[in-house]
Amino acid sequence: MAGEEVKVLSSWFSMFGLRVLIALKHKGVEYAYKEEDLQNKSQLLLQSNPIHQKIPVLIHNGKPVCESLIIVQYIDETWTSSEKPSILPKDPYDRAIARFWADYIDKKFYDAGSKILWSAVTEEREQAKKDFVEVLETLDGAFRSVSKGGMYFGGNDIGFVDVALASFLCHFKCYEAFGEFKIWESSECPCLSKWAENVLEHSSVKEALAIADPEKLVEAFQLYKKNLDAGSKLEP
Ligand SMILES: N[C@@H](CCC(=O)N[C@@H](CS)C(=O)NCC(=O)O)C(=O)O
Ligand SMILES: *[C@@H]1O[C@H](CO)[C@@H](O)[C@H](O)[C@H]1NC(C)=O
Repeated sequence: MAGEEVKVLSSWFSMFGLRVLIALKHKGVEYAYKEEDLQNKSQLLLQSNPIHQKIPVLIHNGKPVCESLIIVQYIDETWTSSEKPSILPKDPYDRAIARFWADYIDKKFYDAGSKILWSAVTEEREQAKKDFVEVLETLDGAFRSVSKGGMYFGGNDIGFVDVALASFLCHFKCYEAFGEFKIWESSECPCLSKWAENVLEHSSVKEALAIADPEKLVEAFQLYKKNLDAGSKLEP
């Protein structure tokens, strides 16, 4: 689609924002990337997402779309042609299952992960680590059926669940540093750990996640945690 304008408002450390970049790379869509300072949000962000005032936002020919999973579905439905891989499966039941697991990631995985990172209460953090491991093991079980024997949740290529989960892999070093544990050694996830290796080598994922170096994320999150008491309210 020539002459169209695609802009992404995001932050390099956001697992939600990175999903949008993976989807755009996968579809081969050119986009302009704007890094937002979440302590000082741009007028464009506030106007584009007045309800939540959060990143990511996709602005397509001047029209904003918000919420990462909704954006990924919008991208999938907008850039369709035979040579573009589709992100959601064709079959309605398979689509429902993919949406179920993406929703599970947002409800369970993100929550447990955030508590490992930001909870100041030791017992709460320890419980969050247990929850996190349980969620990973559940996803390991899901992989066996959803992938239908392929390398990815999407089968032979990445799909909706891969896009939803892969961006979180950048933060695994943060979860490990803040939770003082080793994720793959503390969990029974033979399929998911292999998936993690494979998906990070997928070209769309690799290119999109290049802005979120895991070591830099640990440094940034440690700095952020230090400043937490100083009145900052951002929660990546
Ligand atoms: N459910 C949203 C979550 C987005 C989100 O939490 N964004 C965070 C950064 S990771 C944000 O913009 N925080 C700024 C704020 O809350 O003021 C999505 O999937 O897009
Ligand atoms: C906030 O952003 C505006 C516009 O980008 C900039 O002019 C201003 O200096 C920023 N303020 C702070 C405190 O960073």
